[in-house]
Amino acid sequence: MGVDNKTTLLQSTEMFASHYLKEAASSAKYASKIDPQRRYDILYGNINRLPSRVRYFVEENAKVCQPDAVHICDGSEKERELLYYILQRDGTIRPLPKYENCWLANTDPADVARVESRTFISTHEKYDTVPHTKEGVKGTLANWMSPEDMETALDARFPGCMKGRTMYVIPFSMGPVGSPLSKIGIQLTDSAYVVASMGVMTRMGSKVIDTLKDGEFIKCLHSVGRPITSASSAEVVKNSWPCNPKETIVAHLPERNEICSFGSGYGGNSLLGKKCFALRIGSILARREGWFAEHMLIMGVENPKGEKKYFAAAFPSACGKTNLAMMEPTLPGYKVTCVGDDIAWMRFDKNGQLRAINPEAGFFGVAPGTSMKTNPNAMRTIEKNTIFTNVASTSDGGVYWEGMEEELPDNVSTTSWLGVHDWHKSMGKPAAHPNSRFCTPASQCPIIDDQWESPEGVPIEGIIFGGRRPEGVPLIYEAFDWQHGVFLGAALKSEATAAAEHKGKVVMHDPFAMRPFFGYNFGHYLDHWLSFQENPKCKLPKVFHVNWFRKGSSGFLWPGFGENSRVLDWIFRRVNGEDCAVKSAVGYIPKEGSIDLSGLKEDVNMNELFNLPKDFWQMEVKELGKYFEEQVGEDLPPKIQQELKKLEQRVNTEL
Ligand code: OXD
Ligand code: MN
Repeated sequence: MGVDNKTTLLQSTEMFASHYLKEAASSAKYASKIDPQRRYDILYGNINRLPSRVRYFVEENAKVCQPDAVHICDGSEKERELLYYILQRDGTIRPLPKYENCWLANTDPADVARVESRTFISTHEKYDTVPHTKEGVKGTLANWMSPEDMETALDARFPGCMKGRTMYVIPFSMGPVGSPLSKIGIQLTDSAYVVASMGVMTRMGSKVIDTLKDGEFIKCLHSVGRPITSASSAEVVKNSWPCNPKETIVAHLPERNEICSFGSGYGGNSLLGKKCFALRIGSILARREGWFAEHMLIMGVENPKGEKKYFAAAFPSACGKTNLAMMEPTLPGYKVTCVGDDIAWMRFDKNGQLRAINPEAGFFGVAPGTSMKTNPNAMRTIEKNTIFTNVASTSDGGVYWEGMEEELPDNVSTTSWLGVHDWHKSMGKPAAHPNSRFCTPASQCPIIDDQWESPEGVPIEGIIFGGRRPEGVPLIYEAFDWQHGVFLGAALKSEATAAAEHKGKVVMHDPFAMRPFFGYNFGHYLDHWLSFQENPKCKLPKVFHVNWFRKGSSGFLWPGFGENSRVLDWIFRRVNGEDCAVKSAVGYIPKEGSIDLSGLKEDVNMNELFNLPKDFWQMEVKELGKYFEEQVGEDLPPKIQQELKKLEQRVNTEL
């Protein structure tokens, strides 16, 4: 887009904005005619056109939160321009002229990640939400809060929280609008940044209202928790990013189909369709209705013969899930296509075939580590229509983060995410926050799968679990059967991530990569997974475990990235029934020579990559037993306990 066009766009948006404000004045008059009690103006949209339940939800919450104005989002281009205008005017975002319609937001440095310690699920029965942990042990699989305490917590926060602000009403669909696998939510928020981001991450606007009619929806309420009042006017809002970290709470009330989030504007805390709805509430709906809501990417893999298969893969946050989902295979003749990079909703169809949709419409990817070398498809995706948050900027109007060193043009200076000009590595602090993000439309991904919006979903033929395991865990192994596969998911571990508030490189349990996202008792979740083996109609996919991150004395043993296609090739052949595996103590591993290493530029020590050290695995078994006992207790399905026993026996006798 040329400069002239940009100027015209800004002028026309300014004109539109002033019209918007005039309209506000006239709709206020109109509003007071229909409801003399109403204290807010309808700035945009017509509340009378909303289905009655949605209207009730909006009106009830407007009464509590007391915004100055209400804006009902229609998802139009004009609305988008207006939002970006407002965000720019308020100093929350600024343009990145090197690219087309790209923007940078830098948050208050106290609001940079999901806040797991403040994320709660409230049910009448505690053990509907959390497993029976051992006495004296702090549970790590979901935080429960009683409905009474929750009410107190919400009552202390939401009344009057939107004073001086506009409450936006966002109708959104998780999954293609109208797909039988999709679900609808309505999010109320006082953050225009959240509206703009939800516009990328979900299908949003009037078409969702038209589809909803008077049907069920998930009620999502969000506030940054910083009303604008005369008392608050002296407070400094850092980086024009209002938030309230001391009072942050991310609350799920599954019995009321409700999510209430307060105090944070960041990612999974505020874009409520993502982790809160599509995973936590989603997993509850999935169990109730007989499907799966999982923290999994979905990818298509085509082999050199033109045969295509889809896989779903669960990796804990920041393990390179987005990189894998958009991989450029190095193995000749292979092609990867992307359906989704973070969440899969999967269901067995009437023929027993597992099918998956990506409920999201965008990628909210971790920026650091993404580069033309590690993920060229992501780099091409984010060149337009992208909101960057907490990355560094460059004097030529571009972005920068750790990993982009080779892409930084000469003679440009860098400003860090904290606003340090002429930033340099030698300063010892990263240019971009480790959890800085790009928020970009999935449709722009050059390798987006042609079926990515298929209403019935894509057929899943394999499920892959993986984590960052520096020691002991081989590159790839396959579960003996579904039950063993469920055990592999339950036993998943990985090094900690910057996506939440954890520190350091400790290896943490992250079962099914869902630890921060379980909506209900993990023991019941395992029962749900196991239940599908009782249904002879379900064609159960093979289950695999991968580890790209094993280390030897001189660093990573496996080159990773595009070379992971060699592992996908083996998985593909296994799914096709090829006899290329041998039994080991941990599962089926590749027969010698069955991983195609042809053309690999570096030497790989396959013996070290597949070595199964007895002492390591004995420790692993012991530690897993302790974890299950302490964290899951009586809720652990006996079948999972049996799998652990079987593993122990194999480790003791075969290694
Ligand atoms: C994410 C996460 O943001 O998993 O996707 O934390
Ligand atoms: Mn994720």
